[in-house]
Amino acid sequence: MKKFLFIFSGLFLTQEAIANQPVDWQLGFQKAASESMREIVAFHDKLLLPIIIAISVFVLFLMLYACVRFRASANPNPSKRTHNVTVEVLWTLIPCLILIVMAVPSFKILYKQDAIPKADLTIKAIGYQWYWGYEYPDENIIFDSYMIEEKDLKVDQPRLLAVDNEVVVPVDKVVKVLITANDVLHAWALPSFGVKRDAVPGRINETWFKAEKVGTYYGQCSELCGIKHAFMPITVRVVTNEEYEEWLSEAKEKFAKEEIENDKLKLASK
Ligand SMILES: [Cu+2]
Repeated sequence: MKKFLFIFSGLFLTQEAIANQPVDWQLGFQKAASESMREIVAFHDKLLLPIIIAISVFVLFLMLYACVRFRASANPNPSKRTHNVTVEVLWTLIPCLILIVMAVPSFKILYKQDAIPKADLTIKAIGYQWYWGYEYPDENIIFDSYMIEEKDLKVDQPRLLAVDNEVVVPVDKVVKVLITANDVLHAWALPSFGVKRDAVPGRINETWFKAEKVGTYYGQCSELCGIKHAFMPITVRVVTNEEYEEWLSEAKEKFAKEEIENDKLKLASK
């Protein structure tokens, strides 16, 4: 009974209780943390779901009606008719119209995501077999991000999702993400932000997000990339502006890409 209650509550309650990451027995999307994701969820909940349910109910009704009305005992001499122009035109036209009704808002959301607003900061995600590498090109920062093994997990770190070096970004800022790969196809995906882009070797894809809430958000590589595809998660920690500045000054030392200060000194001494 306890287990049943747990599962039951998981179906309906956990989305509210635990945000930002998938939960046991979850149905539907993770909780949205950006405007893009809220639009995607609204599109799904308010348009796609009603259409799907209406079509399923209608087809089920037709099947039941045919089973009962035209069963052998009630209809011993079946009609030999094979064509009906009106019905054929209708069952072509109506699905076309339904598709158009779905396409308009869908393209609206797609194009809005495609146009990147003026970015406050840029990060670069590079897919490797099997971990992610990150760069902050404007800040001279570079680091790798590996999944934490199950035996090394801390209390609040989710299995298969937590990483050693998290991506840190400020809240309410437009973050542009450049995405590429070094070996094979990967995909950088973060469900709460409504973000998913393929990481293609030799090509730079870009996307963006603007996180609305402070917190830790989890995603995964979403392109089958090899034997450890499931073990290269993505963790983004959204922090306040002050915390970000603090992290930045630490990271600039810890993850410095080039020793710029030394180079400058060398140049000056020449
Ligand atoms: Cu991958």
